[in-house]
Amino acid sequence: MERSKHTADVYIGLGSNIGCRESYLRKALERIDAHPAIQILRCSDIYETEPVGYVEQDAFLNMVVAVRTDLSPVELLGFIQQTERLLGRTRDIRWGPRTIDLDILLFGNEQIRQPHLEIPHPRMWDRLFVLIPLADVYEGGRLPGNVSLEERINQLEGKEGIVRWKEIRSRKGLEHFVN
Ligand code: GSY
Repeated sequence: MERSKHTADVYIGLGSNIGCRESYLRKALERIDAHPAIQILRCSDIYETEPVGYVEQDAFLNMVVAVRTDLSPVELLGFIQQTERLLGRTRDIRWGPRTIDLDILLFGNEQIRQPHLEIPHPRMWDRLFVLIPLADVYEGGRLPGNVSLEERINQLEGKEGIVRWKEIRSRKGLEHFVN
């Protein structure tokens, strides 16, 4: 498979609502960190969020990680799907509970519309559980489509239950996570 010629700054959303949720987030980050073609730049704080969509399930922990990679979008998608499988993700109920969910939110300035890969992530603009942690780590002015992250968060304020659950002060490291 052909590699991208350039590195891109990429934002990945993480969510977990089964078992030791923080531990699943940490394991996913460790695997991302160990990939030779991916460098973690910044980690958001961790937020506890009420489920959106299928509401008869437990609260999620959500966060966003900013990475730099020279993988192509399709290669990165393959890697994060493999990570979901390794961490026990099954797809029994479409919007249902999961040990770990990893979504590519933004990939440099790429705009991709394929059946299995849409970038920017098509539902991210309506989800505070994505936008609030994204705001912790996003560096790059207005978003694709000339959207201001702050304005969009203000428009959605109060629509979802979300509280900061753990502060990640160093932004870079995994040392704040439980084992
Ligand atoms: O889209 C990711 C999985 N997911 C989530 C989530 O991560 N957090 C919250 N709060 N609700 C969700 N509903 C789904 S599906």
